[in-house]
Amino acid sequence: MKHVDYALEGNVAVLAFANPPVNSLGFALRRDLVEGLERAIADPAAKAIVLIGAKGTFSAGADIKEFVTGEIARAPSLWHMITAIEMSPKPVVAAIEGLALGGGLELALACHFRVAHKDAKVGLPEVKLGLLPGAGGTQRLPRIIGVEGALNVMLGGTPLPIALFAKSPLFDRVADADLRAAAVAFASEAAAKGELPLIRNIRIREPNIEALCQFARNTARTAFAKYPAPLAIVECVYAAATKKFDDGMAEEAKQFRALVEGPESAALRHIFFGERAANRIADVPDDTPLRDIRSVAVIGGGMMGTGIAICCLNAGLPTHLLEVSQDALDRGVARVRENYEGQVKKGKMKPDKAAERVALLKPTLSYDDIGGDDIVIEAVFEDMGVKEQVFRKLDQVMKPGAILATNTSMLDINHIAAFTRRPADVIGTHFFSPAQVMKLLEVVRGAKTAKDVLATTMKLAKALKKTAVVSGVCDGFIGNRMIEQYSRQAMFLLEEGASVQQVDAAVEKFGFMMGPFRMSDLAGNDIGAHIRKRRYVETPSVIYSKVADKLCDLGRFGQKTSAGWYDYKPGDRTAYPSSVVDELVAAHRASIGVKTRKIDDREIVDRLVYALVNEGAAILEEGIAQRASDIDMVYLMGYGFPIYRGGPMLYADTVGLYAVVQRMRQFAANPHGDPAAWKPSPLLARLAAAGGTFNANTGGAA
Ligand code: 3H9
Repeated sequence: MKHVDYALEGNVAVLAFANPPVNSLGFALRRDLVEGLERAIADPAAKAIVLIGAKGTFSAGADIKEFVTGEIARAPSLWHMITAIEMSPKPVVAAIEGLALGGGLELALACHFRVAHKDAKVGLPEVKLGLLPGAGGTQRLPRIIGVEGALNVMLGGTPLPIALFAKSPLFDRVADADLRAAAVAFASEAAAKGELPLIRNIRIREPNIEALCQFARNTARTAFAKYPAPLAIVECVYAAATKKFDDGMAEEAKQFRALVEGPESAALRHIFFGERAANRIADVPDDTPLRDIRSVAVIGGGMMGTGIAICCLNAGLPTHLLEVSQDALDRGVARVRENYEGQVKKGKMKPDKAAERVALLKPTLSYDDIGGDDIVIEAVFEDMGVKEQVFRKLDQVMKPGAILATNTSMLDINHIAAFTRRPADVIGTHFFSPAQVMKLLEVVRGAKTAKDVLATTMKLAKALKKTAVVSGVCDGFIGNRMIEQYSRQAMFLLEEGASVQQVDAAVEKFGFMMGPFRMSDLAGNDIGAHIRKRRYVETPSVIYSKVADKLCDLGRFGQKTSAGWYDYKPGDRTAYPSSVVDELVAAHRASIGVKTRKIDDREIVDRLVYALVNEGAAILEEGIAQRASDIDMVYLMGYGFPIYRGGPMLYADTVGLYAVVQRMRQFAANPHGDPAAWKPSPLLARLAAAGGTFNANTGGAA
């Protein structure tokens, strides 16, 4: 029994199980646990049995990778194991410390008794993976803590302190210190009493069951409209309260199977592993020594600089905010303060906490003040000349070993690094606006960036609560390089006959937070114009619609000018259709002599999404992104791609790459726009021909 240590303590058999790092209940552990249980049942010296997780934690539940490999059903399955416990003629006690989540808690619920350490946390987080507790959790939890409490635990999915369950019989004893000793003592007493209580035998008496479940159904349908798991959980709990235990279990099994095979759960599991995989960098070992980050300097007190400073303050890091004029500095500081005042007003932060964070902010006008900081993040205007001035200065003032980060969204990091005598210390940190809200951070690795600088920046990103994705150097990095292809298609669609509103509505119906035109109005249409102007000079062969330039010629830069692709009213972010834009588009179409046609929503979505996919494939092949799931994380965390679709690359896998390429061929036959854009990138073409996918599987990104 590799995963289970069997020991007899007095008349109690203790099965200490281990499957690092989180004791997930994979096949090998299940097999050993069942073997240990059988041994204890057969052991005449053992009168009771304790199940305890080795190394301070119980279990994080089923092994999520097994949902893809199919091992989840391999006997002994979790269901077999639970049945074996319930049939045990000797009392089985679950001893819980650390975490008991998902299948881990379900295992404990099948035991006759539960003893928990006072600091333990328990939960049923399956809903976050698009699943429901499928090992009896939906049937046993309402029996022991009541319907309402169980619904809250399962629909919320968060690990909860055991103190929250003090009023229910969920835990038979709480241990202050030595859990193992407490559980053994309890098990010995239970053996003496000879009782074998099982939660399955409890009858739910909930007079308000109909109303409670109807309320929960309505909430599930509105708050989680795109996700089937919450509603399925409610149905299972309803079955628990209205049917016999075994019939409720059958309902749970049916609903679980449907969820595990559905695209939403596949997407959420892909994200679970994708977020973790993004931290792994092929040539940077986990034990790479890190540089100490105890203080930060942020250069630039604009929207971006202050957002970055807030992230650092939230992580408890003393942060210099440097500006060139007192006015600009005052505005920056006011912005930081306003952010915290807003948090306090909304009740999201206690006033003393906010004050503590603001106290860490050190405004300054002098580079001399920041020389001793461990990392400096530059967030000044996106212009190589301005960056040059800043980096030459940083090279003079920063202490040796300080990390020099630039928040550029598109400029060449290698070029910026060359302004210093220490290119190995230079790295890109591309935050997304508003930086204190958006989860994504693209960490851009220059040709000379040192491995420890990269590893330290990734660790800092974690402290800042960001999902960091490493990108190589190219124009636009991962996210903006792809979005350019998407935007190009949006403009061609406009020329061909779609309206601004139709394109946005189609994409939003697909699930994007915002369509391309609303997004551009939010980001500022002048930014795109600026990029295109550079492209017209650098890569004149790339074809762009000129309609967006014409919009900018009218000064319609978006929300900031109360006019863009839509009209806006002061202080109101609602996008109102604009007759000016309709006329502009009509005149533009006439000027290029295009014959418009009726375009259906499906074409709009396919063209925009497949433009992302094709560029993503090129980015993958060039090694700019390390893995397909990294690209998906960028789009999910930074560009509002629908979470339940798992990102553009997973979506393409789901559609099938062969079908994607077929569709691209149809688009290439359209002479308007840029037919060459639909030439499948070599990786996409190869995978489509071989029946392959971008993501090896969705059970765990490589
Ligand atoms: C379930 O139980 C279904 C049942 O109802 C029915 C079944 C029939 N499986 O997050 P971390 C890995 S569904 C496999 O970085 P932390 C994780 O990938 C399950 N692997 O650490 C990572 O690997 P790597 C319900 C898992 O300390 C490493 O462990 N349970 C699992 O920040 C460390 O993880 C859940 O949904 C797993 N279950 O957080 C709990 N869990 O190092 C999911 C973790 O190679 N897990 N790994 O990247 C979590 O929420 C967090 O991992 C946890 C630790 C809070 C436990």
